[in-house]
Amino acid sequence: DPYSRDPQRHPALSVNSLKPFNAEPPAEILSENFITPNEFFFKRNHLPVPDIDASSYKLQIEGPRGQSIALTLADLKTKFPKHEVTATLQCAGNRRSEMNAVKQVKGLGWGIAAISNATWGGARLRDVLLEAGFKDEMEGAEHVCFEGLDKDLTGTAYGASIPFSVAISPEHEVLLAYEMNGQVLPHDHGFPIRVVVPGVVGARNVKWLGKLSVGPEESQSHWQQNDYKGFSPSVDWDTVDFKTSPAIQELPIQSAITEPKNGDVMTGDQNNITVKGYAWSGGGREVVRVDVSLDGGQSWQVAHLSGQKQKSGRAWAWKLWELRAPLPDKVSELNIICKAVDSSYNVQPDTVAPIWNLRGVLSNAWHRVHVTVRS
Ligand code: MTE
Ligand code: MO
Repeated sequence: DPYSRDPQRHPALSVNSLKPFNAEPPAEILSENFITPNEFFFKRNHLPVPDIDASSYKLQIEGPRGQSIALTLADLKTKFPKHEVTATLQCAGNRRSEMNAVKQVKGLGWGIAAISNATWGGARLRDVLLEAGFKDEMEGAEHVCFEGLDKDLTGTAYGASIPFSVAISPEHEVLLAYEMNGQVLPHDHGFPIRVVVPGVVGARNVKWLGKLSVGPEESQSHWQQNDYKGFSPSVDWDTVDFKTSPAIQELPIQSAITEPKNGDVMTGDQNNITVKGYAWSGGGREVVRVDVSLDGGQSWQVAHLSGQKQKSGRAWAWKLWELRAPLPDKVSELNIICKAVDSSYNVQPDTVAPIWNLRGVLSNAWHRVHVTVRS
């Protein structure tokens, strides 16, 4: 069993697939902690977790003229200044089950918790690229390709790429991380080294990084070329041509309600209701507002946001939000909705059907929760 050496996981996680291991935390844990505790951080593995010996680990880097250099873990920790970034990671398939409810999609049935927030510590990818001989602008340097040390039965490794301009930019703060929330990077999250690309879809944040190379083309991996792309609702598995859509990088504005839960029952003697959730946008766009409705969208109230101060255009971390409001008179139900706005005034679409796509990615419609009120 190639999965026999997978690590222990917290029993409170809701498991979407055991082998490979894919799981999300109870949603209320997300809104209780600005920083998601490591054991509750969502886990998305395509393959068995590789068991890597840190003392013999080497990161292979293919340099600009075909030369190759190798860095040990000690090199990465001592030759480059340690940099810390608090960044939210979200899987492109977060909230896929809502899309699946409209019409069947192919993929793991994620709820609303395939998203988490951590403070990552490591070497800046920019510093490593400069050390390896790359310059800010270089002929033929268009993409940085990453390869994981996790492999399928045919020996194919997980892979993905990001634009070179993102990787080399000091503003983007791309990390080769060896720490997660002050702890050694856990096995499920890429020990000993993972890429952290703030503001960019989870899939490009390659774990168990074994190799990186720079070239004119994107990664040729399945996950860059034939997966993690968006399509029109009109495209089905008979007509899809993956070459026609760009690989997802920055993610769109997102928010969801973590409390109360769909189907909860309140009693009429409760005078107030508290609604909680998270909101985040890709590309460093800050969440500037979250609107909440208790009546299916007829009226709206502005939620209170909490989070950390972040640099303009570099809001890599989510905001948690909360609305405390009087329970409306004589209601037997609440149709609670949340929707967020980012610093570019991007908003979420109101319904799922117009953004439905066959892979069930980019599911960011208004989040809706139905609660019964008993008198
Ligand atoms: N990197 C490797 N090597 N193998 C993987 O399966 N999964 C990707 C990404 N990096 C993956 C990977 C996907 S799709 C996501 S959403 C994130 O890792 C999940 O990171 P996490 O498990 O730390 O939450
Ligand atoms: Mo993902």
